[in-house]
Amino acid sequence: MKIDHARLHLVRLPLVHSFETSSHRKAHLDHILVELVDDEGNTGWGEIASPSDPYYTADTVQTSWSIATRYLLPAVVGAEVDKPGELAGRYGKVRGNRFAAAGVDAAGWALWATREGIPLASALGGTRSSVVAGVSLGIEKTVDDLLAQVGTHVDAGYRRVKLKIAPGWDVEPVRAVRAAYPELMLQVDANGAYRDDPDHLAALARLDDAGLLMIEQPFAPRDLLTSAALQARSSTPVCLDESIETVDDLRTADALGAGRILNIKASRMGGLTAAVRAHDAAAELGWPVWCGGMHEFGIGRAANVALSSLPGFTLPSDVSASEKYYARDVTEPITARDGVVDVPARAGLGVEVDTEFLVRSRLDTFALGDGAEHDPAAGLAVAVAPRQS
Ligand code: OSB
Ligand code: MG
Repeated sequence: MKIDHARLHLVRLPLVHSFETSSHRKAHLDHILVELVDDEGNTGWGEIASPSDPYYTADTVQTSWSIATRYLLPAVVGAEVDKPGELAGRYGKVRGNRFAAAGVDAAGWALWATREGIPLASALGGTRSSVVAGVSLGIEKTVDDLLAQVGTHVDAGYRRVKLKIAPGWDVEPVRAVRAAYPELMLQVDANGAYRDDPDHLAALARLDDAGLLMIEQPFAPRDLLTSAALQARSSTPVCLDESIETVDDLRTADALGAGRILNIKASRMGGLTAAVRAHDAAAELGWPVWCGGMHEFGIGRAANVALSSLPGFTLPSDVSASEKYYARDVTEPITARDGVVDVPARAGLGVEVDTEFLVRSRLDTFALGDGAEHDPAAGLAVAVAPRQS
């Protein structure tokens, strides 16, 4: 397949319910949508789901835009590859910046699956026709507000709930939710907010009797030793998210005993290609995996659902329905029934992109490649940049 041209669209969508983690609060998201078009006119969409601020990862929307426009798109426009995973080799010298790379890699996979006439899930090696979804709930002002949020989503059919925690918002909300829902699959995510400090370790130890599926990323991304110390004395599995950007990180974490479960986010690991590799490596190490989320729009969400259909994704994933996040999405909505999401069976990404709404919600755009001015979407672009490679 030959990449003829590429386009980026920076799109803002308001969240239905604002979301607070241990580090920040947000009411809308700006994600960069990547459109790759081949020499036959087929289109593949991917999403750069980088947060606006560098609090979850060092990447931001602006750094991702800069890296994508200056390095990634110039490397892939004009490239001819047999398999989508080979596109990453074109920008293999780029260090870090995995969110930006992930959007380009995903667009390559969606494009390839479209050309092959197969669903993205099959292209990736997926085997499931539906995946179990959980919801990730932010920190609320009061425990009652949190219980109301849990109630809304349990009533909607979700059977697994993840609660964001932070020092001072942990034992009390977790116990309250557990008391109200004794059978619920429950887990927590600290986004690295705890330290090797007696009060913090005591609070985490007190969560051990709440019957949690896992404690996600209790300590700072690089602090694998404290994570290993907690795992050694806690019966609740530690799940790693921010700590694992590469398969090498996973091997290190395994050697140190720093966790037992892996949250795979294609964004954090640099793409679907890297995510599938991490899935395979985790299976060899005996770590169950699940698919995490970054509040993706429909494009990234559809890719997450496809990824979750691989056999190693045995735990519920953060791939809840579009309506939990957005009143209107840039694709047809992804829906859940009884907390289960069907894996799109159509060829390619498997969801239709609503380009009219996308353009109305767009803040900026960029195009690269000779063909960009001639394709039907050209009217959507404000500028066509000269080819740089
Ligand atoms: O740590 O998993 C995380 C959202 C933004 C940044 C980090 C995380 C999250 C989530 C949301 O937990 C998962 C989702 O519903 O998309
Ligand atoms: Mg997390």
